[in-house]
Amino acid sequence: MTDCLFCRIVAGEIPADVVYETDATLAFRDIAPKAPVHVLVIPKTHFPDVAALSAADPALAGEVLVSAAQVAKAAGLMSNGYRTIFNTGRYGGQEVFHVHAHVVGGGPLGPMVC
Ligand code: DGP
Repeated sequence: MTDCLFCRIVAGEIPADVVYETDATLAFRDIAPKAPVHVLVIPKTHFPDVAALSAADPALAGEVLVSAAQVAKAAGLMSNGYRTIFNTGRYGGQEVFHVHAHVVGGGPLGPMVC
């Protein structure tokens, strides 16, 4: 999708600080980090949110989760833990409608706020 910000990052039209990549997924640092480590993991193909992705291509949804764990491991987050978040829809706080997992950690995150 040419009007999708994250599709444009995949296409190389918008720069990103890429930290991990597979044939099907891309991981890059969030432009406005909320923690010492804050990386976004996306499938390279466009799905608007995790519900659409998991319904259409469960294997690819699994690949996104595997890549998220690889990102956490490479960032040294395994020993103390981290959080993986999929914001979904307006009430879920989703702002970019190309599915992405937030991988956040590197320090205590506090309780989840709902
Ligand atoms: P969400 O609210 O779950 O849709 O999160 C979208 C995230 O995307 C938000 O934390 C900020 C990040 N973001 C927005 N624009 C850009 C961008 O151009 N580059 C990068 N690296 N991150 C972006």
